[in-house]
Amino acid sequence: MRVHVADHPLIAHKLTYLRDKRTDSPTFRRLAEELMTLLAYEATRDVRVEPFEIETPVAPTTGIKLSNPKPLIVPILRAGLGMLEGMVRLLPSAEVGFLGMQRNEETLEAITYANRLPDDLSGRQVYVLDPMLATGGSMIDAIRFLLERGADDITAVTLLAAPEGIAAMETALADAGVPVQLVTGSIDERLNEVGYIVPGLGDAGDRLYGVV
Ligand code: U5P
Repeated sequence: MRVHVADHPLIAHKLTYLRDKRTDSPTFRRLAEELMTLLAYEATRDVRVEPFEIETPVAPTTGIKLSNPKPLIVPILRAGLGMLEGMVRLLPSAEVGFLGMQRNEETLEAITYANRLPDDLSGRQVYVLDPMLATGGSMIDAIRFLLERGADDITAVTLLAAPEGIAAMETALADAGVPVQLVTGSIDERLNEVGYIVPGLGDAGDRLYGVV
């Protein structure tokens, strides 16, 4: 699995305010979107494109457009929704599918409680969005779900990742048979005993949308 840490000063700057516990929800939402746009730029370096002809006011030339089938963006509900706008801003013609994963706070195991995705993902490049890669359980289950439907190129995008989650992804997806990559804003120190990323930024869903 290819892991890319997008270490850019603007990313580190936005992450600083996301981590700060004094940052309120409206500011957190805006920053998460902005950070996602910067990560999207990195994550789409290998997006599939094809040439087509245009004319400038001066001369004909060859440009590029996104290939068909268009990429699919899959935010993992609920926290991944906070990253969606930041991604579609750069890929407005992509399609969007939804996957609801919830983890049991005691066992830390993830279950799929909702999905709205095309049945057949063959030939699709898929971008899976979740702000936090902690144990990796939710992301691994989400990616397995997409692989079963035929996705043939998967990029996971997270604001933060724990080394434990990356290791779990590498082990669980070693036999995926298709390219899987992770793009993240930072690899933090570790997980604590209740599965939170340290230093992290807390519960991303709660900070985006409140405790419900
Ligand atoms: N999560 C957080 N903050 C953390 C750790 C986990 O918000 O510090 C939430 C995220 O919402 C993410 C899920 O969707 O838990 C990932 O957990 P896991 O399945 O990787 O353990």
